[in-house]
Amino acid sequence: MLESKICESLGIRYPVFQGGMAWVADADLAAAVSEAGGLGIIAAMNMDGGQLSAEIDKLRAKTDKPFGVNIMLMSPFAGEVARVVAEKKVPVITTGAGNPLPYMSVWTEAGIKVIPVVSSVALAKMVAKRGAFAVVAEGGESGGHIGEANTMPLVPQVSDAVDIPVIAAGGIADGRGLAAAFMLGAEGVQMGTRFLTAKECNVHANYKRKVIEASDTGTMVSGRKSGHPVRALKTAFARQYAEMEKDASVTEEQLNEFGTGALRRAVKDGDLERGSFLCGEIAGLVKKEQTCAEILAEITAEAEKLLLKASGRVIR
Ligand code: TUI
Repeated sequence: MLESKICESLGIRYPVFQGGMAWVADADLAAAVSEAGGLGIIAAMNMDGGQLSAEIDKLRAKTDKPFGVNIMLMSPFAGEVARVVAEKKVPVITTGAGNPLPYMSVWTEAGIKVIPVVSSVALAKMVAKRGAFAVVAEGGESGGHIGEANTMPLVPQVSDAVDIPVIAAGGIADGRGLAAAFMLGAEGVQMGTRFLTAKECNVHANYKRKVIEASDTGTMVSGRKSGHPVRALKTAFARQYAEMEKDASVTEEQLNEFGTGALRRAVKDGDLERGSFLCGEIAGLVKKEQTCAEILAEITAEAEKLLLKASGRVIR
């Protein structure tokens, strides 16, 4: 079994979090991951307080294992869902796409373990000082909204800078990635892309197919111009968005209008023309649909084997 402080303190079997993917990470996926021994996470992104409350109840009807809720801080409902998670006493909150400091004391006082997703050492240090239980250090190989640093340099620097556990994210989809994350100082990993093709993941079949078909160069980043870079599969939409960004005659409003609803169109409708298929750079490694239990067992067994073998690389 893999030795990890985070497993004991969170009451989970495997040191693997499922990323709180907007529109994707619902009660079905999160419950399946938690039930299989990882930390399942519901994405509150597109939900108001009432919807999130119902989703939490749905998860609790499927599993009594620990789980988390991800709060996307750019969401118009961030304040409302911040109150709901405290009322419902969810065990773990992860945050993304912004600075969680304004909410941290409400959550820590409610006894919730707060694990912000950070993409810099500076934010990691700030949240650690304000009572974060751990941080997810997320590199730019991730799908969706990303920061500037990549996983390989970010994780060891965050590990050196804070005394709380670090979870590595971005570019990890198998046991090699999990073992490497341990070597960089992490106590565990968060994966999104690998769970996109889970049997219990409710994305449209086209989404799963596009992830499975993606190669090593199958994703691209757009949105740098607006200051909100986003990684997605190279589809017609992503290419057209990038072209529009380069075109000086296209206004920010026109770009926003073009992008509005694109993630929903990909997840719910499988819209290959106008959908935005957010996805990490590691998609090229994801080759089949599996249950969450199979994914977790496979990855952790592979990491255990690699870590046991690793000392054989040193000649005394
Ligand atoms: O949040 C994510 N990934 C996401 S959120 C999302 S929804 C969305 N869709 C389209 C455009 C924009 C958002 C899709 N994917 N990952 C965690 C993450 N957080 N990555 C980067 C950050 C981050 C960025 C800035 C964290 C803190 C931060 O702080 C800024 C500040 O105020 O200090």
